[in-house]
Amino acid sequence: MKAIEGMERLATKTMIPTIVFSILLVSSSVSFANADLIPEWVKNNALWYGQGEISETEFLNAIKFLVESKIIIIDSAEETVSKIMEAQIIIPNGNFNVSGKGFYLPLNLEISTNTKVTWVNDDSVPHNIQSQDERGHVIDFFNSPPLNTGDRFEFTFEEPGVYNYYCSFHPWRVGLVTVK
Ligand SMILES: [Cu+2]
Repeated sequence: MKAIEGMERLATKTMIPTIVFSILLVSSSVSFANADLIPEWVKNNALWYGQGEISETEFLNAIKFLVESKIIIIDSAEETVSKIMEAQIIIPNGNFNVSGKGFYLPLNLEISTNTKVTWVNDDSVPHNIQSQDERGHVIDFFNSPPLNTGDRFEFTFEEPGVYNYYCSFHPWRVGLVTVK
């Protein structure tokens, strides 16, 4: 009976450091500052834990201390991922027809900054996307080549503003992108 209890205790004792080591091993973004920064009491805790003189909680608190005091540095992966959102504008079938209703869908796209906008030509004839200033003059900002049926054109808006565009083949077709 004593022997079994002893083995169970040993199993628990070896499990915690194994778990901690595994966490550090699988996370490639963990780095260590100079080991000289580890206070003596933390080193003693590891020793005492191995000898069964302190509890798991005390031992884990020592590791928590190392993380909180940035001796063990765990980078948050979320911080390094920049958030790019996506939106679409359809150039619908019949968009070329001056007397038709084939407006861009949507006619005024409202997005937030860092959104990638994709225009898709669903019409039967080529179109292009040319950015304009507020007086209707073409400016060199977002300008696509001719887009055949099914072709796409992408542009990522980084600054707030109201952006005008039109199709130079069918200048009656104008659209807006509003970036907030
Ligand atoms: Cu067009």
